[in-house]
Amino acid sequence: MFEQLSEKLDAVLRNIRGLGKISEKNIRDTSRQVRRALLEADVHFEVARDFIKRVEKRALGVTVTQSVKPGDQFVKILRDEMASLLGSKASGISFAKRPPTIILVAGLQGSGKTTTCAKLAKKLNHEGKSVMLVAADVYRPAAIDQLKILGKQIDIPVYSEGHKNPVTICENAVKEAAANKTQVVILDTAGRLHVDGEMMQEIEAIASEVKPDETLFVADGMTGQDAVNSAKAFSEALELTGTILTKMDGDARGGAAVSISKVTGVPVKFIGVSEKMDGLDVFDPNRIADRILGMGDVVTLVEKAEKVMDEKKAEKLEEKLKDQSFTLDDFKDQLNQMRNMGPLDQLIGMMPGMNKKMMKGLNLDDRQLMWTEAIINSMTLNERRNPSIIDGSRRSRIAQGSGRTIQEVNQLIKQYFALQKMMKKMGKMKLPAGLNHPMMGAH
Ligand SMILES: Nc1nc2c(ncn2[C@@H]2O[C@H](COP(=O)(O)OP(=O)(O)OP(=O)(O)O)[C@@H](O)[C@H]2O)c(=O)[nH]1
Ligand SMILES: [Mg+2]
Repeated sequence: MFEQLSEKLDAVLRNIRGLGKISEKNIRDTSRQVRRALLEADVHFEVARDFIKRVEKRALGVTVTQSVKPGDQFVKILRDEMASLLGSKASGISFAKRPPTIILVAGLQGSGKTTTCAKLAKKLNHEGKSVMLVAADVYRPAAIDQLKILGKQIDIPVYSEGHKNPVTICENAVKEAAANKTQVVILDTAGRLHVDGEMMQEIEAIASEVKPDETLFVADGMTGQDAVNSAKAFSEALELTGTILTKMDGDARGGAAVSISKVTGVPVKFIGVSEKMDGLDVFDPNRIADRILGMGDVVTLVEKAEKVMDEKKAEKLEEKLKDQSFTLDDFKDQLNQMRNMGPLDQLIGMMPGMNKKMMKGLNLDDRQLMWTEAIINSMTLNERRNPSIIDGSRRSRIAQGSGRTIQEVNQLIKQYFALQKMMKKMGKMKLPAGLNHPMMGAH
């Protein structure tokens, strides 16, 4: 559903990622291209405009000494802003403190309400909740039967009183659910053609009588901006708690999904992805943002780097490089930081321009790091600060203390000196902090 948008953005981002340095002009050019891609995917123009403004502001405000390549940083900003545009985190259903949880489902005619009610019932039932469906569409012929058939298919009871007043039906249904301790009640209402008129008053009356815990607006994702506009109108009349976009398996361009939560102020909770009863997915903004931007690896990498290597530590390291006071303790810290970043193989695999061959001889597998740490832990403070005093007898003591061999101790000390030499060389260059630090090799 986001393929088209995703492909366009991929081309744009590949471009900026390839640049070693980015200027204000690069940022503005890229932003303009991103905006165009969004508009082509039918994203609401104001949403696209505001989105781009935020991305540009953040990208231009980013400090220069970053631990990652500027292009990657830009991708990360774009992705974060996209996730926040989509609603930040998956919200799901909020259940009432005292059951039953009442879910009112509203929407335009044919948007997929009845199907969605049944899908949702199945999903919640699967999560262990007892659920009751309520046939509150008394207008369309066969609407009640449709819900009953679906209910039977998924083994969920359907409450119906035939063609009585929908407000009364809903009230009674809730009472019954409370009496027999049903945990969730889902009200399937009639489709509205417009957001005004009698039908709208009716659903407002249902809402004010039963006081739903969730009022979900079902919108047909295939209708793009129309879905967004109707959601907005409904959100002004009813107190919506979320939206559900259906038919996202069709040729929906994704624009509705991107704009709807911003426009309505409520999250997209689920998306319908098939006609079948299991075709309802939780809408997870982070996952969707990754899917749209198709840059999951870069983002993960930047996040990990940001988490572990804060700027200050990196600066301190640079200082140490300059005055050449990089000790074995610092060495250990560096190893630890690297270990916190996750499996090293994976990490190196994710880094642009890095390959495992470059790291050969640095013994970067996780176990090796642990052993290295054990060896350093067995050294005295003095030995860590002045590794050159570590003679033969000290080496065998350290080996014994750490449970490693003398060869390993020797190798570590050799590595340390080699590294120190390399760092001195690199310390003279202007070192970008963090990931590009000497332990990881330059690229
Ligand atoms: N492909 C696909 N089809 C869907 C999805 N959700 C609903 N549909 C189809 O859309 C059509 C209308 O669905 P209904 O659930 O009857 O819609 P409704 O909003 O209850 O319609 P009214 O009650 O008449 O207003 C049906 O043919 C459904 O099978 C979806 O996520 N994907
Ligand atoms: Mg229906």
